[in-house]
Amino acid sequence: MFDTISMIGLGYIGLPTATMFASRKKKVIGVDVNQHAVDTINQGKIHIIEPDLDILVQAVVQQGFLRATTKPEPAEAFLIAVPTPFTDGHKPDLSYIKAASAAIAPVLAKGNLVILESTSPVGTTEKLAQWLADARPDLSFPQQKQESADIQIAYCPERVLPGKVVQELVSNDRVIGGMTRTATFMAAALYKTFVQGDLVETNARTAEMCKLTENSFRDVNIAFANELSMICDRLDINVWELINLANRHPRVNILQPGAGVGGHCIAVDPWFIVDSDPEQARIIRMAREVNEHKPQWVLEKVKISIAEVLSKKINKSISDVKVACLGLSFKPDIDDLRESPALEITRNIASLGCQMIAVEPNIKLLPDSLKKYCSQIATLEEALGLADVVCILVKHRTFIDSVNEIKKHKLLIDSVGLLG
Ligand code: SAJ
Repeated sequence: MFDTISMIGLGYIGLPTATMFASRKKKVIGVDVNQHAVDTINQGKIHIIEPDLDILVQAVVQQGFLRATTKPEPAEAFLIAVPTPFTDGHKPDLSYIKAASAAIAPVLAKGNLVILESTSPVGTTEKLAQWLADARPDLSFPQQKQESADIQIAYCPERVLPGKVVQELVSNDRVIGGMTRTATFMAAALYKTFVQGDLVETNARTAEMCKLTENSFRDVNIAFANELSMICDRLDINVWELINLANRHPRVNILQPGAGVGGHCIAVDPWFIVDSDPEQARIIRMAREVNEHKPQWVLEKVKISIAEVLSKKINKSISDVKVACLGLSFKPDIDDLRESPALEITRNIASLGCQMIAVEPNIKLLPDSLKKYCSQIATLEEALGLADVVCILVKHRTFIDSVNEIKKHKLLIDSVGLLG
């Protein structure tokens, strides 16, 4: 049904998705405004980090099935996977989707399918359809001609876990929300090319809300765990033991408290629901507030430990106190620092005026935001040897493997339950 597919946006979702189609011998034209990304992909390399993706991209570029460019070209199906951040005041910023629609409008032709994959507030697919209709009055769109429109449009959210994208793109079930039955049918046929999970059909608005609901569900449940961790700290109860015990109940499944919620999805998407209905989205907003507060709470714990060091007169002033921060990434065993609470806490610890020692086994170079505080990433061994206070921020596998060494340290703040 579709031989030429265009992917608009070659980031964390767009590039792996484009690669999957290309690996099934579809001709894929990848489009991105970032010239560096385009050049890198055309050399058969990748500009993002995702396990197993590099080998696949190299193969499909070499075989000629994937080609990247900065300018859209005609295709039979267009998929849009561009960022949807929020502006100040937590309002969704749809400017990237609007720019993508402006870019593809001139090359659209009768019979094309347009799929939006970007996480979006409810109603965005209808807006996209209107932007396209405004740009191309010579073509008909679903809001005008429904099933018989020249251009069919659907919303099909991605739901893959960073770090497992290649595997989950194939195995996860996929929600297919057409603006019309025809669009749903066409989009399902397209994804069947590589998706082995179920292709579950619905309408565009429900599909938009489904994506937001999934990430809000996780955010609310992490907030519950984080709130418990702060209550238990005050009540002198080990929250990780408590959660293990409570989870023995057949209908209880509490998630893990941590340093906060990072990444580019769960910390963002719930705000789109709040923005749609601020009056009624009370739990969803509160969960965001609890999770956003957690890094500050961890910082307060560090300040207490620094005061303890100073009170013992081991050091004269705060600038003599050395604090080791174990982990910088937004979750375990990845190198992704986007919206990372661990990075935020580390930066705030350093700005207290103490000597900060950053340990992150998954990256080699110190992130820019920490460069003015220290010169390099330390090894765990170095940090444990030097630090007065050790703050565990991410539960990396390498830290779990060294837990007995870490436990020997006198002043430990464990925000992730590494010590059990
Ligand atoms: N976290 C906790 N406690 C937990 C689980 C996670 O504090 O028990 C923290 C992590 O450390 C991290 C944050 O939450 O900072 C988010 O991590 P995550 O692994 O829950 O999720 P992401 O952001 O990597 O990916 C999510 C996934 N959504 C859901 O699981 C519902 C993924 O399937 C989505 O595709 C992705 O968002 C997305 O792109 O929207």
